[in-house]
Amino acid sequence: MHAMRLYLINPSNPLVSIVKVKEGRWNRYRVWKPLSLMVLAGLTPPEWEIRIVDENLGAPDYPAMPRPDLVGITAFTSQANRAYEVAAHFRRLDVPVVMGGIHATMCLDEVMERVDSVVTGEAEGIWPQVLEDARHSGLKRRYDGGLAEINDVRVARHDLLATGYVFGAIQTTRGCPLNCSFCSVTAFNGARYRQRPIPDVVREFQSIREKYVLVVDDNLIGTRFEHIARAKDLFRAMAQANLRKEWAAQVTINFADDEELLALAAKAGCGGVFIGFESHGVEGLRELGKKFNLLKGRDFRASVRRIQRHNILVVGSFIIGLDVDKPGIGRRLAEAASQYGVDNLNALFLTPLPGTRLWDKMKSEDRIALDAFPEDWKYYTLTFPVGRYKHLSLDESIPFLVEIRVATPRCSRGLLL
Ligand code: B12
Ligand code: SF4
Repeated sequence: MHAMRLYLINPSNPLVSIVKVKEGRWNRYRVWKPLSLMVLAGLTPPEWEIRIVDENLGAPDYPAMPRPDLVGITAFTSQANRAYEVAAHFRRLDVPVVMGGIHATMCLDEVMERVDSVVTGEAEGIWPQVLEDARHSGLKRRYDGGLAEINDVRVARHDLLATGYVFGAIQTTRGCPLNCSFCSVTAFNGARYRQRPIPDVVREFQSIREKYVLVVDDNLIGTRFEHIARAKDLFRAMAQANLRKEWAAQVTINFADDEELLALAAKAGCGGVFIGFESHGVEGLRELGKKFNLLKGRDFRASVRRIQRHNILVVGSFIIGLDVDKPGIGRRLAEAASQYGVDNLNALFLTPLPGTRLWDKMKSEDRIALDAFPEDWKYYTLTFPVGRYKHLSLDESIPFLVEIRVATPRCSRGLLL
């Protein structure tokens, strides 16, 4: 039997600048890798010849490429439009198209209309079956992978996208119990915090070529005592393996509460952390359900300092457009960020992502402003004001980002772009 040819495609969204390095000499490098596709490739049996196509690396010449037997497309919501264009191209050639990932899971009906088969949830438990059905021309319209057994998460195929990126990528845990109103992680990956076996993670780290690595976990350290203990064990194992990598990860502010954890993280190569502060005040945190940042007596400035003392950069993320946000919010967030002493500030618009509690709320209140779907999904990048905000008009929203740009500290080292 001839080898089956599989294309795994990450669609581009030209409105998303964070996937690109600045224009110029470095432009042939891209920042982030599509890890989902490398994970899918790792789950694909050897009879399939795999090509990962990341459209962020440059517009592919699909007509000039050999005809595949199957196309798999991933998409965040912001990539959905382009995903449908790519799907239409291959379907015109009678190549079956499967789509999976967060958007396919949250907007199943929309996606079902535009592709041959949809995989919802995590792929580990179901992808081999999809491929087997495709091989026998028996693709079903819908598959559901649910939540994977964490031990079934395979080492991603880092060899397939070996060059052209600044950061390698790895995932060590899935799920988050905190269920903040604006975030889709709990709805998609579940509330149970699932941790991959440490030896698997270390082995996978060793197969990454890049010096810099993004640990994509939503919260690398977790929230409970046993999660933190596992994070410490992981960092110890990473340090012992002498990986020679510098990595960045998302964590919650409790990262700062444990000196041993900080020291071990630094020793394991941690160069920066991304922390969601979200709002400058208690009312905003309550509105977002960000319970974790509300702990009494929490001193953000002291926490940030403790992290920085270990030579770890702190990127602070904030959201604009909460019901409590009034005109002048841009300046207030910039002030909060410099008061906390973060190295860089990331400010994003409150965005109702499908499948979140925020989506249900804003939809029921008729406050979704950009709703000509699927076309408008391309604006769901968190950098456009897609909602109607209580005290901020559309015209007023833009100057807030300008205020923030003017007032923020700059990143002092090159790691986090
Ligand atoms: C790393 C990451 C990024 C990286 C992305 C690098 C990349 N291209 O993959 C960067 C920093 C660039 C990024 C950017 C953005 N991100 Co982001 N990101 C993540 C994060 C933290 C991890 C993603 C990941 O790699 N997971 C690991 C892989 C293995 O899991 P996975 O992608 O879910 O894939 C599994 C399944 O979904 C499925 N699957 C996926 N694709 C396919 C395809 C097929 C064919 C099949 C069968 C199965 C399948 O199988 C995989 C294995 O089980 C997620 C949160 C999360 N936990 O997923 C947010 C997340 C995906 N991001 C989100 C958002 C909003 C964004 C931005 C729009 C805004 C922003 N500033 O953050 C931008 C836009 C990017 C764009 N190009 O349009 C939202 C998306 C919600 C939505 N409805 O789209 C998430 C869910 C976080 C959240 N708060 O809700 N992000
Ligand atoms: S924002 Fe962070 S802490 Fe809140 S639910 Fe999402 S992943 Fe968890």
